[in-house]
Amino acid sequence: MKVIVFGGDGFCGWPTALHLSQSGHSVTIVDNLSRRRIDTELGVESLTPIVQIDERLETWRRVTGRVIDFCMLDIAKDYEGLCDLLSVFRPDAVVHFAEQRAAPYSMKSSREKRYTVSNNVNATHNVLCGIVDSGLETHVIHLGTMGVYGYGSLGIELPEGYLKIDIGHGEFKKQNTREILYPVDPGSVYHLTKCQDQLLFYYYNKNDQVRITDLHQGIVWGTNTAACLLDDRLINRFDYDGDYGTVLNRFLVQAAIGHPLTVHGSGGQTRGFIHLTDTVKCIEIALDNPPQKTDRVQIFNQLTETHSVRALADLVSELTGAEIAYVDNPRKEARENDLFARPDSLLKLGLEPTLLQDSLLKEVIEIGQKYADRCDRSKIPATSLWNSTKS
Ligand code: NAD
Ligand code: USQ
Repeated sequence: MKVIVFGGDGFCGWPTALHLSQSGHSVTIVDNLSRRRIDTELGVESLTPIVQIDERLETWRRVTGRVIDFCMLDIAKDYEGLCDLLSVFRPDAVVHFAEQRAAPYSMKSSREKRYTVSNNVNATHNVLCGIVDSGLETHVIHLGTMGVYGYGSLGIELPEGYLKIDIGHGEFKKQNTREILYPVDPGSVYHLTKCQDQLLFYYYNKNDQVRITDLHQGIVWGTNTAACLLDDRLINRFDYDGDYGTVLNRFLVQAAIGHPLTVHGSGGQTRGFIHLTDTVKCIEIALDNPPQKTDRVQIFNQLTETHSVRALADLVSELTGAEIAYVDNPRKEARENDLFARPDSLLKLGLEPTLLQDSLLKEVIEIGQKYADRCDRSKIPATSLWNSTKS
């Protein structure tokens, strides 16, 4: 298939682009390199030394003989450029990763809140609008988040995107069962944009029959896939800082460099997790299983296990002897929550989960040790506060 990977220079996008290219698809990466610019703005770098995109792609060509094209484009701002690309490349599918994805970054100040909303909502809308304008039947695969469901404690198993409700009263009762989008409950401005994305998908699917798969993904952990390990210059980005680093990867690097594990609050926050190799596999599964034109938006939960932050800290501490530091929670979130969710659709379509295991945890710790001298300890604390808006 001809596939565009929007956001293909990022943490999930790069290994996905490599994997799809290796599987024989014709891949074009579209990225405006904003993530690299945000690193500069924050005065931080990926723990792993990632080379420039041109060198990444040239290395891929040399090592595998396969070509991945690159187009530098801001899909939130350059609608004409996006339409030109769609009409020339005529993709069978697009994989849409191109959003500002850090909740703490999105809460830093009004500047980052406004950037996150404008970037993410316009990027998604432009992709949908551009596909309709181009007259193509391109399948849109979007990386959404488990966070759209919110993190309360309802004591129920979350469905995959839709909730059956009874809206009938009196004599109409029997006829009024509907399946609606599960009520959203965002916990940050970033998560709010993913909720807005859902409505854009709903509308463009209903009005223009755009074929869409929305993957409600949990927190991705791990670092490289097999393809990234083929050459040092194919190495994946690895975020450990207080804005972009995610919890399990942060704990593993903290353990590697002898920093206490930074548990926010009680650590009773329970979240969904998925290993990076499974992220890549899930996207391939979605690509191979597009919905029909008449189908509603296909929503899959993309997580393989759930853990509390406290349990993860205990696990990493047992494995490495690291100290645990319970720090004040900079976020506004429930101290404790339950989370019951499974990737039923992806399992049915062939996903074989890669669960948390010592060997995989140790792989990340080894990366942390190998690049420890690149780690700036002053960037580890999470300093973005949910309740203070300054510009
Ligand atoms: P990332 O920041 O590493 O990658 C995103 C890429 O998109 C970057 O290379 C960035 O430069 C590019 N981009 C952003 N805005 C763009 C624009 N307007 N035009 C062109 N390119 C643009 O993020 P990631 O961790 O790879 O996440 C990818 C997607 O997966 C995000 O949408 C995120 O919400 C979702 N997701 C990530 C995780 C996770 O744990 N990393 C979990 C669940 C969902
Ligand atoms: N946390 C700590 N200590 C840390 C870092 C985080 O206790 O050092 C806690 C947070 O307070 C939070 C939980 O760990 O309760 C998860 O935080 P996170 O930064 O790992 O993940 P989150 O902000 O939810 O965002 C990440 C990705 C985002 C994706 C989301 C999936 O950055 O793109 O959408 O995971 S989900 O969590 O399912 O919503």
